[in-house]
Amino acid sequence: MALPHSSPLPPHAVLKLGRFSLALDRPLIMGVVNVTPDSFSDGGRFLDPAQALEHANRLIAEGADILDIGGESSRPGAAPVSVEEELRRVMPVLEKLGGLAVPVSVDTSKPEVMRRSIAAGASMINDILALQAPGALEAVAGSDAAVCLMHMLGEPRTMQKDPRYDDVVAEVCAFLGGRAQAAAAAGIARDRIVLDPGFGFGKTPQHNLDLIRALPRLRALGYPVLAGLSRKSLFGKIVGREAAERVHASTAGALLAAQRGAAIVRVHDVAATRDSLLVLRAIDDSTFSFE
Ligand code: 9MG
Repeated sequence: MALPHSSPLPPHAVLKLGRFSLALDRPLIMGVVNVTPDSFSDGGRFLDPAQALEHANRLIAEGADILDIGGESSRPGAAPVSVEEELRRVMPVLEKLGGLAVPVSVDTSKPEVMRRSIAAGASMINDILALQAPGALEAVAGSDAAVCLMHMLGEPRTMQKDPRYDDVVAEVCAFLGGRAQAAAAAGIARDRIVLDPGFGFGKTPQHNLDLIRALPRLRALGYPVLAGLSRKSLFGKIVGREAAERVHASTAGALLAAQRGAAIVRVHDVAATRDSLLVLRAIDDSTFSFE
């Protein structure tokens, strides 16, 4: 399958993230550096800032274009944490990662954590609540950071209890289009906005498959689309493996999402994803040459 050509993204589109500017002429890899003690697939191995830095450096060496850190687990059933606890987890890691050569994204929905993270060097906010918390739009608009606006039905604690839609694709598209408009109206420039259907966030396996197939429609909204499929339960259902053993399935998922128009793939397994995306590029780009 050729890469979709119907995208309204301009041919030389870039994503602006603080002092960084990333060309969108190939799928970008966002590597996950977890700093929560209950993160579902890493088991909280990266709570220690020095270990998080080591992990971050490894992900960069493997090909990560962006790093994503988060201090509040969003796994199904996860309980919320306080602003203070989230800052306690994120800030020491951010201080270590601030000088790296790739942009650092902070996964948070709290305006105070957004502001403090951006001040400490974060170049992107990854918000599973799509800046709906009071003050969140303003926190990002008052900066030059990029933002990922994600769709979620409900909240992490209960979202996987019988999620229902009349038309999952239409509803997710309508929500993300509306949030992009709200972000733009608040003063966030178009080239700082990324949209994300939120795989696994209030979705059954069937909803997730419908949304993967519909990625070209999401991309037609005119913004880069982020696909976060890595190690998710959808793959557990398909291949029957635990989270840590879903590397091959996740790599296939990232590849197929990129082929359907995802501009950024959020992954744990950067090296495998990088190799598969290079193969995709070599095959799909008719100007590719070994010279
Ligand atoms: C934090 N987090 C976990 N899964 C995610 C996904 O699919 N997308 C985004 N943007 N963030 C996620």
